[in-house]
Amino acid sequence: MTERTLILVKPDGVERGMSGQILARIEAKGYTLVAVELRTASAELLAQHYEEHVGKPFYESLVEFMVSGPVLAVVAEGDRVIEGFRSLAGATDPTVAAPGTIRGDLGRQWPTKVIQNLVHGSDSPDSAAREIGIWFPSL
Ligand code: DAT
Ligand code: MG
Repeated sequence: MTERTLILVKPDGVERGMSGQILARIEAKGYTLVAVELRTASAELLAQHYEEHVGKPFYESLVEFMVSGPVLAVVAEGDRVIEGFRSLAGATDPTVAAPGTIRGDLGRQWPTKVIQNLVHGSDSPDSAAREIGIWFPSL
């Protein structure tokens, strides 16, 4: 079933010059780029985006990290792209993410308080619709 997902190349990925490689992996898998925009997120937007994590021990440092530099916001489309991109991204912790995945190949857990794991991908159709609405209200 054709669907859409919200992907972010996080500040560590943009800063390390990995945006192109990450977009290339998305396209190589056969997904279509519907929207791509470099932008610096506000804490307010991230509070909406990371609503489910408010109150967790890593929440404040996560938002601080996410506003530390520009992110590349992407909407990708394709058959089962929500699940497919999560699979391309790999496990949350880059140290244990499988080789072959974006996080497994390009990331590691930086010695900081927050996991700098290069990418975000929506985790369900409901999250995808909600997150696309936050980042690209005109879509
Ligand atoms: P994912 O990004 O794989 O969907 P998540 O939604 O559980 O993971 O968490 C959102 C982000 O928060 C994640 O990409 C990195 C950060 N994070 C998650 N768990 C963490 C932890 N235990 N310590 C530090 N940062 C964490
Ligand atoms: Mg998540």
